[in-house]
Amino acid sequence: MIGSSNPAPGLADGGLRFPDGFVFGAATASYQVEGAAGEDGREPSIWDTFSRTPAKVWNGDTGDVACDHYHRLDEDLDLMADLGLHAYRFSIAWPRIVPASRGAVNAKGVDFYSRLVDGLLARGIRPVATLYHWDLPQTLEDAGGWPARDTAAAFGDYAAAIGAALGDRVHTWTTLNEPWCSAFLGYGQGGHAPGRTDAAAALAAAHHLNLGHGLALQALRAVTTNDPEYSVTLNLHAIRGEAEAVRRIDAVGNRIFTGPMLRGVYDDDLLADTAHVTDWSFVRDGDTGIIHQPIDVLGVNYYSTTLVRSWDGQGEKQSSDGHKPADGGTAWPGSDEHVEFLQQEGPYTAMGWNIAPDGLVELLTSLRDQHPDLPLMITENGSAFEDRVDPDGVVRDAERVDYLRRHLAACHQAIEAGVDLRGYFAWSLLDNFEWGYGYDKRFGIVRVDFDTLERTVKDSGRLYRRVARTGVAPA
Ligand code: IFM
Repeated sequence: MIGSSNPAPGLADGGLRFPDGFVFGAATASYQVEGAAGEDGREPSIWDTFSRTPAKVWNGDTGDVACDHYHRLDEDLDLMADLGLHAYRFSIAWPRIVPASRGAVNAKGVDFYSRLVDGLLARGIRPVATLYHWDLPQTLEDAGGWPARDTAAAFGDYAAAIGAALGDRVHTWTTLNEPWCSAFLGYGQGGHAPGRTDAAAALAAAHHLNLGHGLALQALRAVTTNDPEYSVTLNLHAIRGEAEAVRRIDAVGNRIFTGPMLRGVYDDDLLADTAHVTDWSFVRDGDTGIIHQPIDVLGVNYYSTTLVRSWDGQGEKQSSDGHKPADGGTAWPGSDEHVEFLQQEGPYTAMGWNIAPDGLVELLTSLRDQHPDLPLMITENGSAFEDRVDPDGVVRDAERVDYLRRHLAACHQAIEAGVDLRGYFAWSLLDNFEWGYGYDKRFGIVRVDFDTLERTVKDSGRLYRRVARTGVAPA
């Protein structure tokens, strides 16, 4: 027990012991937590533009202030140390580092991340840096965005610049976070910035994100000096249902990234499914070789499962794919007209996502079967639920505690089944700006009062602290 008056919830004697060296961390992303949107040379990103566009984000929320992490860095670093985190996964805001209007690297932007990395190392916390968690500089979007090839080259240049600055201290570099969301929610479905609804552009964006991943890895390898690990984080869909529909969604939801990144190919069925949308002429000779760079660990973000069946175009189509309702676009180019996304059995989180820890075991064991030599890391897992601070100062987020407990147990089960799982990052360290949902959805293991910006460790955070400190999760 942590304290006699309010023991860490759900942590009984005994429990599930994780292997020595297993990493328990927590994750955030720049636009979701930093605030300071117009400070120290940061230029606008596509999310600044999108969040200021009427009716795109609930309640008109923006990331202007967010958790004010930019100004509360030391307080948040102390919080991470108090939680016993082994690692902190953060993202770097590209528009803080290479403001395109000036062309040069912005020293003040670099300095913020340098202080962050030093502060982590001083506290014995491993820095895990993501280069791109969705905040594309608006100037690059204006020049064509991810559907344009030049954006991939610009991403490589940015990786070289930040790698030169932090490449002696960052432990793990992650190129992209969830490129599926960047390509298909950003350019296909339109629910994410920049809000375009162009299926062909979304497929081109996916390819240029892949290309950017390869170029960034090449650039990082040329400048880092501390022998870091390299990775990418994918939100791989754990797909269940009728076989042909599963194949289609696996192609455009998963293999469009794992194919070129891990095997150096775009699969024929993906090309065939999407042939009426694009001719893929944006893929040039040599591209898949650039994309297919070695990585040390694959980051996997997991929240829930996806249930599909084939659709023949008759009757009213179900479309519960777990994402904010579309405004005319599609997140599934080439397959939208063939597949229904079915409502799944509850219980659900506040996002409406079904809670299915067994889906995590399925996903991890299937990745192990497909890529037996590739170590895996859960780089995000967590749940949104409403919560509150009780009069005694305690946040009793029992549903989030239960979600966390069950998904840690799923990780343990996968390890017992032979999966080389190296770590788990809770999403998220802090309640934060949940994209199209603004501040309405709370994923944090630490509550943020968005009026006062006060932080309060929730019961889920107290449980996680105990797990991180002991290496034992509740059975
Ligand atoms: O908040 C997001 C995060 O930015 C990316 N992965 C999913 C989380 C919850 O929606």
